[in-house]
Amino acid sequence: MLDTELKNVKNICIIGHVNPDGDCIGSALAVYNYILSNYSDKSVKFYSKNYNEKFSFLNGFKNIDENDNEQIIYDLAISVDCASSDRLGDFLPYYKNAKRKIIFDHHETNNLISDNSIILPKMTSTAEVIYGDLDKQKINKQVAECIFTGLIHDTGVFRYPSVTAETFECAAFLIGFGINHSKIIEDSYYSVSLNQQKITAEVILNSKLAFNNKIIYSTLTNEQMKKYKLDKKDIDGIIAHLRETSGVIGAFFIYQSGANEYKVSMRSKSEKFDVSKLAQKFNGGGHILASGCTIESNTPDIFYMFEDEISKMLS
Ligand SMILES: [Mn+2]
Repeated sequence: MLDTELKNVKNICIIGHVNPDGDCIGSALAVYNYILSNYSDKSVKFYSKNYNEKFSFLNGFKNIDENDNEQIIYDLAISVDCASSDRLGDFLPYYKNAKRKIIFDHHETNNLISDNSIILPKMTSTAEVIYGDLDKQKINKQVAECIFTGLIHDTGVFRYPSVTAETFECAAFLIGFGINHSKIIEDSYYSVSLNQQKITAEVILNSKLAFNNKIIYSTLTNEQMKKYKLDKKDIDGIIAHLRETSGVIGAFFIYQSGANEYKVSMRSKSEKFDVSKLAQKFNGGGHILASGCTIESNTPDIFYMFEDEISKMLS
């Protein structure tokens, strides 16, 4: 689809979701590098903010553009890994005003308007969706590194049930370019600062079990983040640690995202405990096993709001 869409356009922009994760950054830079190395007659920009420096080894990272105030009408806007218009954040106008809009995504709940799209909810990652669409002959080492990064971040390094034989075939193809797969996994997925370790420990220490130990939840405030000199982009790994607790089916991580605003990250270990349905009831969204929503509140003690729905889901 991408090669066809590129035929008659000159100016292209790529936009991911706010607070981009590894899949978002990897997918966007995969498309960026693919266009850059195969279509030298075209200009391409990737807009993002609040991205994590741990992805700086990816080619094109230093060219990420944060300017949300350019007076440009793009021929083609490409949305990656983003399920709704509000999640495009400050860059929404570039998408809205573009002459043509396309989407690569794997969120069941995607409701963005587009002219063309590949949205495959069963896929592990947007990175794997993009891999499926690209001309394999035109993939190079830089593109391979970006796709691989997206792949490992949205599969928890090949752990989640969404991983298929095709996922491993994709990874095998990418590793065939001689990418340093071990270093990418170590540096971009596992490696964290000591303060990140400490804040994770604090969140786990404060966690509580509910519903006969089937659910774990914990909270984090801005004050705690300040104490460790961390912000939102430094805490995206915490929910995975809560989820690892044995016996638990669902994990909930509530963290402050504004003066009176809290984000709720939800993880499930069972397709029967569909957290995307739960998130949707609170105007959020995501996947069956990984979703989130935002709640207006002046206190982090909001877990009780979900209790009725959780009890219905568990019965
Ligand atoms: Mn994703």
